[in-house]
This record gives sequence, structure tokens and C-alpha cells, in this order.
Amino acid sequence: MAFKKSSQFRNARKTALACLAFFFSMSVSAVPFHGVEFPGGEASFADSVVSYNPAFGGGAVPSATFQDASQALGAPNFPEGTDPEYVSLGAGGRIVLRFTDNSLTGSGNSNEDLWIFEIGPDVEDTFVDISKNGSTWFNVGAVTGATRGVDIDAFGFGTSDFFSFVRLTDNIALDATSGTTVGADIDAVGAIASAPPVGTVPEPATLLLVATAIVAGAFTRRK
Ligand SMILES: [Ca+2]
Ligand SMILES: [Ca+2]
Ligand SMILES: [Ca+2]
Ligand SMILES: [Ca+2]
Repeated sequence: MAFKKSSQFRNARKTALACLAFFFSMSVSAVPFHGVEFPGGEASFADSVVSYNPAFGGGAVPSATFQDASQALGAPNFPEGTDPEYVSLGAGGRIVLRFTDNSLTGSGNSNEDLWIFEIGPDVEDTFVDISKNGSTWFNVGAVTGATRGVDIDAFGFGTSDFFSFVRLTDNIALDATSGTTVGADIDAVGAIASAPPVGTVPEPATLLLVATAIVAGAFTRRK
């Protein structure tokens, strides 16, 4: 009987430690990418391609090499040495990316929350829209001139808004309209203000409460 109790305690303790380990693994320290700090580290970046249509605006499309939309996923990797590492949008072209192991949120202040890593000597003008469900879109300005970051709080959103989708549309009216890499060249898209994925993972505070409850329960049973 004594053995059974102590094995129950061990199992409970193991579960509690696993919960705590998960909680702490989510509190990773900020990692800089090309000088931009991402508190959520590698997970901050877009995880999947929803759609890519270089002919969306009816303009010229990039050559096949630069139409690999998956090059816009994950942490920025340009220049690693082998092409392409980025996707060209095409003149007026469009890409929709999704965050699956994180989400984009507001910072609660005017700090930038979303960062577009575009490669090349010029920032090619690109409209930025964000969405919670992939169907209702909110414009949050454009990546243009020296601007690569977006402050979504400036558009009325905040720390209780969580977005899983980012849509980039090349501005066909500006920049070059032909060439093998026509349109904006996207290496990566990251949430500086990154939160857990929407609707799938409990808040860290909830996890901590659960872990604490399990530990407390284990000690109570042991008496
Ligand atoms: Ca991610
Ligand atoms: Ca902000
Ligand atoms: Ca280009
Ligand atoms: Ca890339």
C-alpha cells in the first residue's frame, strides 16, 4: 500500500514537472535576426503557405526559381549562399502566410509587432493585411521606403487580439514591373509580438496553475 502511494506521488510529480518544463520552454529569451529582436525566437516566424498567386494583380510574374512560396517560411535565411531563399511576389502578386505554432498580437504600445524581411537593395512597396480567421482582413499599412516593421496597435488592435494570417500584396503601381525577381522579394515574416497559437494551447498562466494544483494534490495525498 505504501509503495502504491509513493508511485502515485512520483507520477503526479512527473506530470507537474512536465507541465513546468513546457511552461518554461515557452518563455524563451529574445533572439535577434538581422538586428531585430524576436522574444519568441524561431517560433515567431510564419509556418505555412496558405496561397501564393504571382499573377494576382495581372502583372509580370517572376521566373519559376523565384516562385517557391515556402522560401518565405521560418526564420530569415538570406543570404545563405544558395538561391533562392526568398520568394518574389510578382508585379501586383500576393501571398498569404499562416502562423501555426504562434500568433501575432499587439504589444500594447507603439513598438513594432510584425516584421517583413525583404531582400534586395530597395524595399519594394507591399501592402500588409492581417486576419484572425483567414477570411476577414484588416489593412495595417504597407512596407515601403525604409519601413519594414508594422505597429498593429496603431490600427486599433492590442494585446487581446491574436492573428494567425498575414497577407502581402505587391504594389503594382510602384517599382520595377519586369525581371526574374519582379515584385517584392520576401525572405521571412515574423511576429515580434508573438503569442501562443490561437485556440489550441492554454495560456502559460493557466498551465502554471494546473502544475501547481497537481503538485499541491500530490503532497496532500502523501500525508
Ligand atoms: Ca511560427
Ligand atoms: Ca505595437
Ligand atoms: Ca524583386
Ligand atoms: Ca527565407
